[in-house]
Amino acid sequence: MSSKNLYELKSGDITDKKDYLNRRQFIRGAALVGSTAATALLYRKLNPAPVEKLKGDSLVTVAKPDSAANSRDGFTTNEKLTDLHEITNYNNFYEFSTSKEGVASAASGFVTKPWDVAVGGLVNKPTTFGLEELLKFPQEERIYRLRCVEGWSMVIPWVGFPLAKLLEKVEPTAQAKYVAFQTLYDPKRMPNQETGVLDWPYVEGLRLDEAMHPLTLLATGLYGETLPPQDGAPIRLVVPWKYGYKSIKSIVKITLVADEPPTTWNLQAPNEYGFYSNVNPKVSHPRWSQAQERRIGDPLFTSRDTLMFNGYEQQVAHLYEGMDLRRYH
Ligand SMILES: Nc1nc2c(c(=O)[nH]1)N[C@H]1C(S)=C(S)[C@@H](COP(=O)(O)O)O[C@H]1N2
Ligand SMILES: [Mo]
Repeated sequence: MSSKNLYELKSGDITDKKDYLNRRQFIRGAALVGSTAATALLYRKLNPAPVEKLKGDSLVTVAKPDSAANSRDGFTTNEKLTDLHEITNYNNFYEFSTSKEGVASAASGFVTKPWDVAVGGLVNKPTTFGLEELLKFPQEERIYRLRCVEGWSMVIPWVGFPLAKLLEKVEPTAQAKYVAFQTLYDPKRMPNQETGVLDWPYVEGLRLDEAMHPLTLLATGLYGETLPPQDGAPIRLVVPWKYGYKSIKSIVKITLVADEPPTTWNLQAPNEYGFYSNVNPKVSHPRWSQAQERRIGDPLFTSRDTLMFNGYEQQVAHLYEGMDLRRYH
């Protein structure tokens, strides 16, 4: 819209204002129709495999292995997918905004090219991977539940590759017991890093065996396209049996370490957020129950039971045998 129109609006010209509002409504309607059509297209694009997906100038090949084996391993689910619109307009990404509805617009201009991820620490072959190299790992579709500690959940068709594949390349040494992750720190590009809402950069961590688990994903896309900024472009972690905040976004550094690394939400409120943060309906958050959740897209005021390890108990319970899950929450 030209500055002349803006001036006219301010001067209170009724005709212009009405036109402006009509145009706005038209644009919003058109955008909605556009996104519905795009979503339908994506649904169709996801089915045949392997399939090449294009967004901008990046190319992702999605291999979709046999689905019986996939559901046994937890790699997929036949639950209804959350709408693309919800996945990309209801986000937690405090580097851009603390309002879930405000992240998408605050992150819309975020530049993710070029992008490097430095992998080092207790490894034989420390390596910095450019995004192009990361996209050369065979990319798979993984349909995972995402359960936020706040009590809402989604079902998201990610694209990515197992973190284990990256770690194998750098050869962790025998001393490596944990993996530490770091989000980009650049307040010019992530404006909320100018504020003190969290200690920056956002950091997360996993035990090495959790990091090597086949469900642990480095996601590069969703719904067959490269990740939009609000979902952690160009590469983020997804650990589906843990609360969402473990799934750190826009990663620039991965470090193999000997001791349990600091994690952002644990630093912020240690009695509320532990290192492990496994989804557990029996262990309440100090301020609310975790027994139930609201699936985004379900009718309002409906809820579902939260499942142990977010439904991935068969695949991951063995990692925690003998551990007191209340103490190591
Ligand atoms: N760097 C960074 N990573 C982050 C967050 C964040 O604020 N900053 N929020 C976390 C939380 S609380 C959740 S629930 C998920 C949300 O991912 P989504 O917006 O793609 O659904 O990202 C996680 N990763
Ligand atoms: Mo979250």
